[in-house]
Amino acid sequence: MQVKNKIILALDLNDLKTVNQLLGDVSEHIDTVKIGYPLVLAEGLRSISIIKEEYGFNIIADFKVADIPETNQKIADLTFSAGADAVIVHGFVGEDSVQACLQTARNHDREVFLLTEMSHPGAELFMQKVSLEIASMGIDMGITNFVAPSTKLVRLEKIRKIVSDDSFIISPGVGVQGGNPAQTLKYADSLIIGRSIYTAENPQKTLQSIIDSIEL
Ligand code: NUP
Repeated sequence: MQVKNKIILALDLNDLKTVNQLLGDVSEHIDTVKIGYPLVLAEGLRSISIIKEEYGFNIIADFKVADIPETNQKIADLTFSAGADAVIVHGFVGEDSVQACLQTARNHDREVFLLTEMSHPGAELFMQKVSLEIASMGIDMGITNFVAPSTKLVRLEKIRKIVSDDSFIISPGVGVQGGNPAQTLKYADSLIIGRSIYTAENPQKTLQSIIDSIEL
């Protein structure tokens, strides 16, 4: 999977009709979308294959997989069989659980994004204490894709140092959560953006203005 564009659209919408309306407006600027629980719980896992077939985007399934290895393997298997190109996996559950997803991804010739530290304020309480170690664990395991927060640039920079420039970092928290697109791209390769675009009165114009702001 190659993510060329700097913006990954988060499709946290509750129905495929609204998704199609949104994608009709913005699809020319997008090559990768992130699909998580809201859409899949509302419309089923088939949302992944439907969007993949219709638009041909790379699809990252944001399932924040965090179970025992055997269950992780089943979740990852179903996710890749549905057509996802990559799945987001929690690191705090430990190496064996992450390894189950990584091995399943390899079996399907797909990818894993390892979630290091989250973007919301509450992540400071527990996650921040272990996120750098999670990043190191990922590197030791041969993982090259990471998720790290746009809302905490100091943390994002630290995570970038650990995973090196050879890794690909996608960063959520831009816009509504407070992260700045251009600043974030000093350390991340691509931005995950949801509400700033899909709740905008004119999503196409809003996306274009974000693109202009990062290309300056
Ligand atoms: O740390 C994370 N923060 C985060 O916001 C990890 C995530 N996967 N996300 C997801 O990114 C979140 O679930 C949502 O789908 C997206 C950010 O959306 P928004 O704040 O731009 O609307």
